[in-house]
Amino acid sequence: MESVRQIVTLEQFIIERENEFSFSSGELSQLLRDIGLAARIVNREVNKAGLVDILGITGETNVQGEEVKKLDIFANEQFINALSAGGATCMIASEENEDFIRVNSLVSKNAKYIVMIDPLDGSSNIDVNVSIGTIFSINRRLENMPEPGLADCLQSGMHQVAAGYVIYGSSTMLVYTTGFGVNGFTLDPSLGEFFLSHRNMQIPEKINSYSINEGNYFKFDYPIRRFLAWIKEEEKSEGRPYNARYIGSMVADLHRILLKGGLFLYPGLKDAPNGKLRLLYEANPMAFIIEQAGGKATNGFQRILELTPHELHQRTPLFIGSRKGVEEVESFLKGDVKEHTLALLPNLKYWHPVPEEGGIRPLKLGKANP
Ligand code: FDP
Repeated sequence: MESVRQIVTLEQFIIERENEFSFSSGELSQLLRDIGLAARIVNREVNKAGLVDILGITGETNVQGEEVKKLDIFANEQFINALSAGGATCMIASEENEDFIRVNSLVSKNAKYIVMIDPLDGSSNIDVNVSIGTIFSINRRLENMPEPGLADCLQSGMHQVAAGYVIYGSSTMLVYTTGFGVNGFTLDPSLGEFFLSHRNMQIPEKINSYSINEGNYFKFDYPIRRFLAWIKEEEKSEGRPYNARYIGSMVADLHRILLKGGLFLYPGLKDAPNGKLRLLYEANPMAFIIEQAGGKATNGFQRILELTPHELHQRTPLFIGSRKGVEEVESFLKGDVKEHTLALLPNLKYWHPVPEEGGIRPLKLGKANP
């Protein structure tokens, strides 16, 4: 007899998995549902963005000093509204808002979760019909605090109870983890329902591509430039040269890497030593997902999830993807470069001061990395 393929909706999956949490009271499941709902609404607008007068710049700038487009504002409102109405979060921090928002309704103010969200990542791609996304990170509220506040957001990434992203691409997918593997759901637009399509996602070890804004080349420190030269050298036995693929939407670049294997880099720049990406809204949630899928995420020296955040909109350099690729770039940053790459870029100057412990070690000549 032919076996019947089991169809699982996001809703069914959330219910099935609820018992993974010993302290579960259904609030986290409610949060994931709220995010799913907002994602469907944003998806609808993203899809008709070319048809209605929703594109274009509003003339405002966000707290990062960047232009805010209408769809960013729309997505921000949808996620805040859905999360506030759901009653399962007492506080929301959004990349689009300077400060966090306390949800003060009767049901929400005692809720035990905090949501940090980048409502529309890759927004410079909106006008050109290229994939964009939403990233979210969920913390449990700290105990013994009279009301939710900044300290709840500034917990290290290790304390995330769930994280995920939505990619609005050729199909719309919601991918999330609660620390028990990574699962992906694809939206059937005709039914308005997410279906489990990618169970227990694992990032391939083989580097299919590397992803970096190489236009910043002269702002990169020398170890990064050397690494970029090294990955372009032909060494078939090591799978080099690597292909270059850069969409410029972190969600889309990392979704490809999660499925195909690869490395995403956003290093510190000469004029921005911490790079561009935000620790709480982008690096932490993506690091949680990629680690859960068997990959690695660091700032070049330390695991992203172990960094202690000290401000809401903090930025961090980010090296994330297949374990092998991240370890290769780390070895260059630590100075353990293969000797012959020095011939490619002999200048040993660093842009930034060399930190003592746990930071950049002065370049070690001689033996290649093991
Ligand atoms: P965007 O500014 O378009 O929202 O952090 C946001 C982000 O996009 C990432 O999604 C993307 O990977 C990166 O910035 C692109 O930055 P560059 O334009 O500097 O490459």
